[in-house]
Amino acid sequence: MMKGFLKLLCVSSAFSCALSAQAQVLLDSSFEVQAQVQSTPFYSQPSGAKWGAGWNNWGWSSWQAIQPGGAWTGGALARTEEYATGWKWAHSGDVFGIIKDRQTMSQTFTATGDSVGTLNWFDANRSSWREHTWYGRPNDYSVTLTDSLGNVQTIGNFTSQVFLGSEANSWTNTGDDRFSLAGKKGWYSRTGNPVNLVSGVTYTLSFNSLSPYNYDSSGNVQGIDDRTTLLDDVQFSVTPVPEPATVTVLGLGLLGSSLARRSRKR
Ligand SMILES: [Ca+2]
Repeated sequence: MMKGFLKLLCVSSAFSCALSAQAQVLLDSSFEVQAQVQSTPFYSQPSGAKWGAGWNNWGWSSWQAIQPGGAWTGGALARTEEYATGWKWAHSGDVFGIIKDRQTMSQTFTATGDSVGTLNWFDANRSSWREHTWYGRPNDYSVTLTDSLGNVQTIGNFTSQVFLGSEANSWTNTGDDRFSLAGKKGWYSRTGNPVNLVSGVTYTLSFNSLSPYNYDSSGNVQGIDDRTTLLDDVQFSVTPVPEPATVTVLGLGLLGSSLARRSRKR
């Protein structure tokens, strides 16, 4: 009888911890909402292909710079379209984020409790047709969390790359999976180092592209490098740091299980 009660205590204290975890901190983590706010619809071709021509007439690439007022700032958005190889298929929905050169894409939020945050997202690497061949160079980027006083926590340093290789460099893309994000094959799951959040403090989460500068005096990209990181499905999971009262309950639970073990030994 005593043993059963102790077991129940352990289970119930663990359960209350799980319940108090908060799942969602970031807004528009898949970039779909901001795209709706600022864009025109797809421009459909008679063939059924979707071009991004409605997005500032930027053509196949479907790019649009992120405009003020949305959840994200910096970088750019791209839409799934079905024409240019290498630009297909967001990880979720139609839209994904882009950073290249020394661009930063960021979102600001305020912590509602003392907690530990873990960031998960997907990245991919752009491959583009330049100078008669496909180029998709790996791109280094960092992910940081900066508080309103300027203190920086590093979530991690990462390198995006095309599917099945660190580099795309080929005279043909026929039958070569490296140039396609179809079937989500070019997307890689990422997890950052845990970071500490303090209740009431405002933080800025940033994805910082670290492409090497390689420009001529007119500001045009030199050569045929294409180092562009694609981002989608950014999730910030937050687990509250146990309050003193919770610690006591946990302690009782541990004590309970040790007592239960002892009673079993007898
Ligand atoms: Ca998306």
